[in-house]
Amino acid sequence: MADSSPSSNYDASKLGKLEGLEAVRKKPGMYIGGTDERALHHCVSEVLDNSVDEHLAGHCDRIDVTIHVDGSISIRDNGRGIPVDIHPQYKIPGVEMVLTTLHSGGKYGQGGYKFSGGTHGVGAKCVNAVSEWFEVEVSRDGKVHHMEFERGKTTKKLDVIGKAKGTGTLITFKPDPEIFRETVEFKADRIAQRLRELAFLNSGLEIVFTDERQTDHPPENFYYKDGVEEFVRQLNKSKTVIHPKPFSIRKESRMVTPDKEVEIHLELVAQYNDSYNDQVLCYTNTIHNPDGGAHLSGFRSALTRAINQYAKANSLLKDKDPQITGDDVREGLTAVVSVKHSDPKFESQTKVKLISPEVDSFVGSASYEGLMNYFDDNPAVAKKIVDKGLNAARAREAARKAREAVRKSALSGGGLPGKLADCSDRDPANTELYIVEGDSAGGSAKQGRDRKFQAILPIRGKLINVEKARLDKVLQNNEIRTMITAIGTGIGGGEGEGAFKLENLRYHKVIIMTDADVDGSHIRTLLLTFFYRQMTQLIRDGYVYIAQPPLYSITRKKRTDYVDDDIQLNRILLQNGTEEVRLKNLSDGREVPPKQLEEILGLLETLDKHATYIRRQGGDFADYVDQRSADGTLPQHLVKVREGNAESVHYFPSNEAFEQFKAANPDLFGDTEAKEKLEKAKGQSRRAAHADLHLESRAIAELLGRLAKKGLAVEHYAAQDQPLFELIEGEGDKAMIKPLFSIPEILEGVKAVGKKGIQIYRFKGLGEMDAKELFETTMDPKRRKLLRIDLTDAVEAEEMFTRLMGDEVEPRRQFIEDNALNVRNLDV
Ligand code: 0RA
Repeated sequence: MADSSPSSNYDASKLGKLEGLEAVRKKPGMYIGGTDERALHHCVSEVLDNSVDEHLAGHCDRIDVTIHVDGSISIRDNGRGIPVDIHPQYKIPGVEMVLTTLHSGGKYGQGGYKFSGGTHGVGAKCVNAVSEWFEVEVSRDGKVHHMEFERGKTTKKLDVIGKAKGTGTLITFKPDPEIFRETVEFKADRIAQRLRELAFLNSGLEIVFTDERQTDHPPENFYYKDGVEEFVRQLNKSKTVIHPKPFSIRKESRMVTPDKEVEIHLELVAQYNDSYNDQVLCYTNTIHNPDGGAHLSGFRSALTRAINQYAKANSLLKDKDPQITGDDVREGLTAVVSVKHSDPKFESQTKVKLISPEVDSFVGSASYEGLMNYFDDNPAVAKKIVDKGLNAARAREAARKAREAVRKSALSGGGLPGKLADCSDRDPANTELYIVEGDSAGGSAKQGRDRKFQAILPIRGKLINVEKARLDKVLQNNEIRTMITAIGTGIGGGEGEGAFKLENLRYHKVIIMTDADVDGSHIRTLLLTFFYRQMTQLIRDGYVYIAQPPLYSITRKKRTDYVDDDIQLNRILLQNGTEEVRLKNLSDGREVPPKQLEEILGLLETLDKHATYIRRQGGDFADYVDQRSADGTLPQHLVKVREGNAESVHYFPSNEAFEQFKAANPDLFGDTEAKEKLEKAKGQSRRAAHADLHLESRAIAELLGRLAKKGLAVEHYAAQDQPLFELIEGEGDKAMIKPLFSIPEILEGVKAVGKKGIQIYRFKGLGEMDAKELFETTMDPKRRKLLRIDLTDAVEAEEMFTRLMGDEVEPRRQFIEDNALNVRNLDV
């Protein structure tokens, strides 16, 4: 865009490029790593990282994350706020620049942060590009500034909408279903887990998470005064620790590297438990590095050196004892290594591995010194740790022998296990192995498969408890041996015979196929944990998958379709209904065109989610809409008051009105002192605010506005005495006409029609499907959906597994209660 005024005479081609966001929408994979559920959640992290950067820079101590009923999500921080001044070169506000342009370099790019997650300047704008809508509110200079976008394009320019108390940024966005075709539903568990992790890594940062879709879930508050130490305690929560207080060091340093001066902070906490597995989590600037790198290798070698050194100096090793290796000293170790670095270098864009060489020596010497001091101060703990390492060294010998035995039995004795129905193609790149729960589903799978490239291995429900058994025991289990032989790679680390070798992998897809019930999820967890522990590279390189059988079959007009979940089912019923009906608006006697009806139903569906939210709190949507002011503004707050048996619902048009009400009724809002005083003074009965919710008034008003433009008047949300519309099914004489007295009846009516003539069947297990069905829905590469497992999924599985199978009874019992379905085969 040319500007003719002489003072700002610039030529865009001479400056850094200002590129639009179309590129992100065209190639989402390149910018946000795909369009699946993982990419969807990655968007939240991208926005969140900016807020965390404000915290790391010392400007923010609270972040609020809220999932709204319409499927949008907000991230609010009390940082400095994104700059709103006009950029001198590009002549647009800083916030617009930050959110809409893929510029190279520049004033609002990377700079300005001592420690940064590093996505700054790329993250939020990519999220904007893949959002149906995206809204930002910046509190800065005493004013609240506001902007809106749709699919990356500015739809409302920067504007001041009110006075601000402090500073901060509020970003709300709704992911675009045109991009995220699989799902646009945020998973609360997944988000909560990342927020908890962030709170652990940033002691003193308070993060509050609310999921407004689930009204029975109160907001979760993540705040850890002792940060990383609490993280390690939590990781060890369901294990038996061998020393109660974790080992912990903190160290800060400025260093000169060949190209610049850097600042490094280290926080390292470690604690041993009595299990045989290790879990060492590494982070750089709060980003998880699953492949470790410089910080991990520095710590590992320091640990091995320190333990051997201490053992030698205190005569804890005898001549006949084997050498204690790195693998041995890590048995039962839980640790978190968190590094903050002013200029970290990673192996790749994905930041899975830190490669800054100065970190290795810094972490190495800091942990060696810290460990030696700790051992000297705690000789009893030191002895336990040395003994544990020695035991591990002895078991390592035994396991090596067992592994060789498994390998040998695979090579001799005809090789492949009898239960395996192998495929005919011998090129692993073309083939897949289905590991199927249960003999009956296994039978169907064998019958239904394409035997050229699909191999089937049925396994029985009870597998061994991998967590509690050492490798030599695990390898005595038949199901496990069969599986190892079929996969072909061998297991475990090291170089010896039988150790894991990827080049021996016999199938490039290893697919776990289990039922969608508790047993199935248990077996899945178990298998994932086994792969994660013994064939890590298989997961890391993306060879492991989970099959996703459908939840429903629906049959109409002799045609059967399969449906994945309730959301999809609902969509189909609605679509089916839409095809069968017409809507006549009685106010003008005209039929609504089909395309328009489709749009109306889409809007009504979103509106229905808001209505459900209000209804669940005892409110009524028609009443709520009735409370709108003359200019169409809707109430922002709902409070339900219970007094004895009576309930009343109050709506408030603004925050101010709500604050006034709160001040006038202190007894309702948890101020017990005021409550008691009132009760004494007036002999008043106990009353309490039973619900207090903030409503998406602006989003609802906008929906109502769009519906009004399509001829659906706001006041018709409540039922009228006279019919407003007619829903017409069929033609001419045979037409069935149903009068509708309110707007919500449109949606209900169409869904009811959609259900007619359709048989809906809910599958309870794989065994219920016949061979043909199983192939068509879950095994046919053209139609099936496979979920590729990554390390995050495996870590989640491992945590779940520890809770289920660990030594401690309480978390296990709790888990079973939480999943109180059928626990018949649980091997606990
Ligand atoms: C660019 C420059 C500055 C802050 C931010 C961006 C910023 C971005 C986000 C995104 C979410 N929350 C945020 N908070 C801040 C520096 C501002 C200054 O120097 O005052």
